[in-house]
Amino acid sequence: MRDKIIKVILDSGEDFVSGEELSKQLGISRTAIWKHINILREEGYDIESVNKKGYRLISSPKDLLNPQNIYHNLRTEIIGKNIIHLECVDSTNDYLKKIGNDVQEGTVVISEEQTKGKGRLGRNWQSKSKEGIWMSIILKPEIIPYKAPFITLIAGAAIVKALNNLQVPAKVKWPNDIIINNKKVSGILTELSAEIERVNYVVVGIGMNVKNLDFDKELEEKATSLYKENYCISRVEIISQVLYEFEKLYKDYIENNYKEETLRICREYSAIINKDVYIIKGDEKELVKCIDISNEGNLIVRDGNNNVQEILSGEVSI
Ligand code: BT5
Repeated sequence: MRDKIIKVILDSGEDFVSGEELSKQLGISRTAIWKHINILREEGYDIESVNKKGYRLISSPKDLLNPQNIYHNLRTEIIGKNIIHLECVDSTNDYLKKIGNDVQEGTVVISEEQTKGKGRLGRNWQSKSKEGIWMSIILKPEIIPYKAPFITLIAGAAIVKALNNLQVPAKVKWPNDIIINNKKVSGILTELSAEIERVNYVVVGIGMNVKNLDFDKELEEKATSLYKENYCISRVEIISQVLYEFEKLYKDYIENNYKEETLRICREYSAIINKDVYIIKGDEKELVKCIDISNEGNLIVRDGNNNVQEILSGEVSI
């Protein structure tokens, strides 16, 4: 109900909405409206009320991940048009996979906290309450499964573009890390539900550290957050930007098989092209020079024997 109240008040812009009008539109009593308004104020909404005129929104708590706050900022057509906002969940990817067949493409699940946030290969993703953006997007592209991994690159390009739009000098470390000053600020986990020739759905999970000021010991050296790097940006703003950039690149890929813009962004903001890096394979690591990203999205490197190799998946360490 409070979402609906906020929507009506947001839609009215500078104008007042009377208690009577709200109560008529939403089908609840004026006293109930008044109680909801008080709770919204406690949540940080600054709502002016003037006798005989009604209510008017002065400001929203910029960082509340309330879907209405996000819808209001969103410039997309499908991605994020349906947002499910949770206080706490095991993993937003797992949650979305359970309801995958029943929700529309572009549905986004965001949780304030994850108790079993997942990285790749069963690794853990630390997702403390209200510290970051822990969200998953469901996609239902009509493509053959082998084309799905490119969506990880699209997500990486979207995140890095969004952050750079917001003046954050983030870079992509192929295939799924976003880093600032060589420390990981964001990671992507793409999961696929498919038959041999058909994708049922793809879930793209995005984790981004925003307000964390400290990390558990094992992450201290390698993780960072936007706040730690002195970028104080609201999560709502970041989400709107990321979803907007993602949708453009995703539509290009699915509708026109157009990959160039994603590849251009991944190359322009790459943290590793022209650098010596280690490719990690199980317990082994090999020092290589990273040359480029291929048109398929694979990493092209030159190994110690001067041979050019194409790496399809894996781990890179700087
Ligand atoms: C990733 O895996 O980077 C993918 C992370 C995806 C997380 C999102 S959050 C929303 C959605 N729901 C989920 O359950 N997951 C997705 P990988 O490349 O495997 O990196 C995992 C490694 O990053 C861990 O082994 C740690 O070393 C490190 N790590 C864990 N938590 C981190 C954090 N908050 N910030 C930076 N690094 C972290």
